Amino acid sequence: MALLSTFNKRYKKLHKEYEMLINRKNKRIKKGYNGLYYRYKHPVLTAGHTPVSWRYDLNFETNPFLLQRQGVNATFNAGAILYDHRFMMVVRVEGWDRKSFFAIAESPDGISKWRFRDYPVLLPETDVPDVNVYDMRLTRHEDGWIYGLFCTERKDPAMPETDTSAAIASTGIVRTKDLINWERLPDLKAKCQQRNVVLHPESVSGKYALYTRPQDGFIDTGSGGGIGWALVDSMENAVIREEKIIDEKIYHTIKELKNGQGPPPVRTRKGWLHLAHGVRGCAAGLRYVLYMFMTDLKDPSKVIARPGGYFMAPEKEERIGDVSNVLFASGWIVKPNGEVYIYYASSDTRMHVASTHVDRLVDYVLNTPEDSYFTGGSVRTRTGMIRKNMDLIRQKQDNRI
Ligand code: M1P
Repeated sequence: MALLSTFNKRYKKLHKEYEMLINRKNKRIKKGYNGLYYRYKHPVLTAGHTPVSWRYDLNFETNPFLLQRQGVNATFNAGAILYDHRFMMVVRVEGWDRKSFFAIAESPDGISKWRFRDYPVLLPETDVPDVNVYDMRLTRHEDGWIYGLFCTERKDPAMPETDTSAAIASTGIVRTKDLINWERLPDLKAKCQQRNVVLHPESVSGKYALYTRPQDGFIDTGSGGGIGWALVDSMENAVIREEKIIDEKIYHTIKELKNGQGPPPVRTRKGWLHLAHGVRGCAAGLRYVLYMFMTDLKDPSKVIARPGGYFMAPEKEERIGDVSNVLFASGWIVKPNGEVYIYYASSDTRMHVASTHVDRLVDYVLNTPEDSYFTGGSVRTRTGMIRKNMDLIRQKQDNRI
């Protein structure tokens, strides 16, 4: 027989542990700083950050053993926005039942005290219910709405019933003005499957501009792939009629198998700053890293800078999780002083923050050598830098500088 006193003790303990986790101090990691960004000691959101009331029936009458019946598996791939001076993430929360849903977490400073609102987002549905939804990118558009574009996954009706894993990825669209009331718009219409679709914050030639990721299959992009660009007349009935690839997947690079736009790009004086993910295959499975590029201010479909290699790759415990060896970012926030918080998920399990500055990112993007696509070119690029460094080191040793 379960005892009320035991129940009450655990009830208190659960809440105490939860509050301790939410209020845990986070610290920048200074050791090994690479000049690009600071990582932080702790993840900012984990499954344990979801409210106790989301995971436990807290009524002794109906749950005398205080069993966790509706656990949360992971919190990841969040969109982010600064709203009313508060830092917000629309987080992909995945339950033990493998269904993902969206929930808003808020923080006063963007680094610490991330706390979920009392309820998850009640996402309006279309006529065909979503089997799974995930990876929402938030765009504050110049038309006055905040749009959320996300992947909606449904079983592939063209495949036989016995194929219980064939799925179709489409892009769902919602919009809001207050991050409380969400209006669902029709899903994006496209000729093929689409994931990682992101709305550009400004109109281009009077149209809405989308970063896309055409794919033949659900996991494999097949003959599709690459970050695409499409203009659509309206978001109320978004139809892709023409699409071009602006950042392709390339053999023997960090984006050999596929890639996808991360958060909406950031306008800077030199161009639009982009964060994206690149995927390659290896014996351990798929490896996801983050990379950057820049597009032209007047024509955001024109890439003007492509630093070679990755910007950020999984490290230490980031490497381990539900889908190991994955970094994925769909949200970042630029503060009025130019500081940038990059919200990235590791291994489809938890959310982290990295901090940097717009000026640093612009310098990185514009002045980092491009991938030469050949090992010889790579050695020549590196050797050029080493030679100049050797001269400098010698001059320093001779006290000439
Ligand atoms: O498991 C890693 C990632 O796999 C997919 O990424 P992509 O859209 O590039 O294929 C998505 O399911 C993503 O959510 C996930 O993090």
